[in-house]
Amino acid sequence: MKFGEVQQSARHYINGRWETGTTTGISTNPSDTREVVSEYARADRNQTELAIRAASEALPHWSHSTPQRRADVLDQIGSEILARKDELGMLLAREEGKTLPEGVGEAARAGQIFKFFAGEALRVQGETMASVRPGIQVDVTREPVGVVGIIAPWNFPLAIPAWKIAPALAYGNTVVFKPAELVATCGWALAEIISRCGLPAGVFNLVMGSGREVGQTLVDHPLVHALSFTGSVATGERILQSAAARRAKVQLEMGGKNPLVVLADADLDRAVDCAVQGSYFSTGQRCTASSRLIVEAPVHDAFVARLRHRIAALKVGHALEQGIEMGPVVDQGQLELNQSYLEIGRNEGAEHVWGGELLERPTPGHYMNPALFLARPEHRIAREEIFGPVACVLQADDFDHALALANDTPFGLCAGICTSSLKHAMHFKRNAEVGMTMVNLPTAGVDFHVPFGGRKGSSYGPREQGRYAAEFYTTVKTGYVLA
Ligand code: TXE
Repeated sequence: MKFGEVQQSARHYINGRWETGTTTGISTNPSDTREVVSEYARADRNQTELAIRAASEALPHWSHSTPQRRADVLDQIGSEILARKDELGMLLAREEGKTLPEGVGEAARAGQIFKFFAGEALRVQGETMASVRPGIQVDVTREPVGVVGIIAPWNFPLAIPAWKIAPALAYGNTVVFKPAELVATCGWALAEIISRCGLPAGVFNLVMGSGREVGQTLVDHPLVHALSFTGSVATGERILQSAAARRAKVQLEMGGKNPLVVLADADLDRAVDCAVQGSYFSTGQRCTASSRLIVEAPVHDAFVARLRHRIAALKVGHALEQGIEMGPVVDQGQLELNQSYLEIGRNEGAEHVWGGELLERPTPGHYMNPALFLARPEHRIAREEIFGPVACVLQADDFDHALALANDTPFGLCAGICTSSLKHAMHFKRNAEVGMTMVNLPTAGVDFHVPFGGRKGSSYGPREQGRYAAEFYTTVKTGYVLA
């Protein structure tokens, strides 16, 4: 069966078996809303509890499996994803609306993440220390946290689940995975591969359905020891309250309002390139998108003119069409939200530079032009995460002002700067109140083998990805031995 081409019927994967749902949902193609991508199973509370119990029962065995066994499973999953990256990328493009090259790139990244954590399974480290008391040996070892509930968003339907599922399994945890409903088929495709790579029944479970029912059941269930969530701030906060009340371990990745600072000494072509890629690629639907372009006064007008020229030439259309640079918005709700922010921007007095119009294409889809505004720091379009192809330029008097503007946000995911000054680049790296900084690079686009996450309102709990993922997916035990 090829993932990319035909209409799929997607079932849950619970305790090693494929199960129909209590109801079904329909996933459609945002590039052509007449096209059904799948009819997928939707679970209720009872079915979700079955998956949680299966994960709980599988835990003792899997948590004691050898690192080699886990490495082999993860390596096999990674190999199959990489071998099928074109079909997976096509499915992703059809269901989420990323362009085909973006979809294939994301699928490849998901495969690489599984390969990386195959290696990490063999490298679980501890410490041995001298005791402060005579004759005693002390060691610190890492153990799995237990059953992990994984709640994923729609914007990276393969990579985000991969960077949560792979470390969870690598460190000996069992998993219940709930994809976002808009991209249930991608979640199912990932599960279909995982189901054939040698895991015992119950170690990995897929349950699709609503956040309110499936997600909330995971959040509240006493058998779920840890929750890894990526999504909106409002949902993240709700999950944090519930998880904290029952003392479950929790990791949240939420929004961003990331700045890209452009100093007067920057290579302006590169700066415009960074802005286009960071603000508009993937239709601006990335938590790392640069939606605030903070530009030093001497180059402000030249930068805006060049950026306007570039985005006016961006090719917007069907995600599978060759040469398309920006696909559709993911769904009607997000399209309306983006449009409402254009209105808010205009009403608050931000200057509309270009774009934002709804577009007609040969197929009915959620198409809009990329939009650019000149804004002031207090404008809502400069403060709130929109999650669409809408960016604004803020003018800065000098470097210090630019840095202050960059940090003037409740979010703290990432921040970029374009400059030829080493001094300013280093100062910015040190003083930007974020989890990730980029110099002369777009804010979006990160490696998979290093930590990912932010500060302030963007993130909560230990970082994801790279070897730092062990902080969340393991718990440490201190052992004392009188020899
Ligand atoms: O997010 P939700 P949505 C932002 C972006 C977007 C907005 C809404 O601004 O416009 O969020 O997107 C599950 N208990 N981001 O509605 O609701 C839900 O089913 C447990 C930014 O998709 O947060 C889905 O699987 N789970 C972000 C996941 O949570 C619940 C990426 C995310 O859904 C739940 C995505 C509950 N009570 C959206 N309610 C980024 N910055 O990366 C929902 N869910």
